[in-house]
Amino acid sequence: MAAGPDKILAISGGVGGAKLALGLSRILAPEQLLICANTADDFTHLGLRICPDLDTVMYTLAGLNNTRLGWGLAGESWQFMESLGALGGADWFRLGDKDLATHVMRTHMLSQGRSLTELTRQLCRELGVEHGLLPMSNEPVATVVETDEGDLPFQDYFVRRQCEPAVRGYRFEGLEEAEPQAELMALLRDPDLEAIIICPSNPFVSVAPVLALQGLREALLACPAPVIAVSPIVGGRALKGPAAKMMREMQLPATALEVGRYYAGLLDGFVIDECDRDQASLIEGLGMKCLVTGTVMHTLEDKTRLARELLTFVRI
Ligand code: FO1
Repeated sequence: MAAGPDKILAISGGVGGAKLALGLSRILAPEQLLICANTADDFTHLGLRICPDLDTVMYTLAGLNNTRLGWGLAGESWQFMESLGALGGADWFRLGDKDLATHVMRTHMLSQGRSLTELTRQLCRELGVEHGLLPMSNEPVATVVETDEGDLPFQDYFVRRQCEPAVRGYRFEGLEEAEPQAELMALLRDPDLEAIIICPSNPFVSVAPVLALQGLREALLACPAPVIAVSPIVGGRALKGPAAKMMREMQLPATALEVGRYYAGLLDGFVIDECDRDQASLIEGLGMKCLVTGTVMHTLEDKTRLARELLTFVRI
């Protein structure tokens, strides 16, 4: 039996992951939940270091997130962007006036030699976020999307080109130099770790970068705690972002089952939506338990209900 409080590790990308992270944060104490965010979407833009998935999770846990946009801060103003545009600056990546302060602070703290982990902890403290939020690594990893228009840095693909180019593949640059965040690796060896939850984020460009870090996948496989994932594909569609479109362009069926296949070997359990119930037996055939439930999260109640169901699922 675990000595201390049971701990949960959640691996998250952007919006979908942040919703489940919020649900988990409402039912777990701060010392029971650690959220590891993907940083392979990060880039330096206008001289500012921007970490979208860290910020989406941080703002969501702080209750400050812009639910209409799915990123950035609620109640935002855009004077900086207007002035930047008037000067001929790159205004394709929209930085709200309040959000801008986060990027300036992060860039400033990095220039002072603070690690991404330390400064994330500082920003979370200032925003009143008590649950642990960590970058997957303190060193940069960058997703490059290989498309029929050539290789695109992730934000160029996702924002500047609005995910239009057809995706042929993707790769993560910087993996040789990047170390998995130390607390993350320590938690994977912690006997109090009860489960690892892979949130409903894009498996290819939000979760895969975390799993690709040196030694991470081996640490996950060596960890006695069960690993479960929530499908980001519901009824053949991604609830947000290009996952389904990427799958079709990479000649993969855009189904929950295909996501299960992608994670096969790693998962003890896979969580799919009611509308994909007919895929449950095939998923079980992949050697993982399958939980069928409502996985679409609109309200806070949806998020906490799903979080509770996952904790029950891993405790079976
Ligand atoms: N996504 C967009 O589609 N358009 C934007 O202009 C945009 C700006 C932006 C600024 C800060 C930030 O943290 C995220 C932002 N995002 C924007 C979302 C971002 O591209 C995605 O959240 C992730 O990279 C994918 O999960």
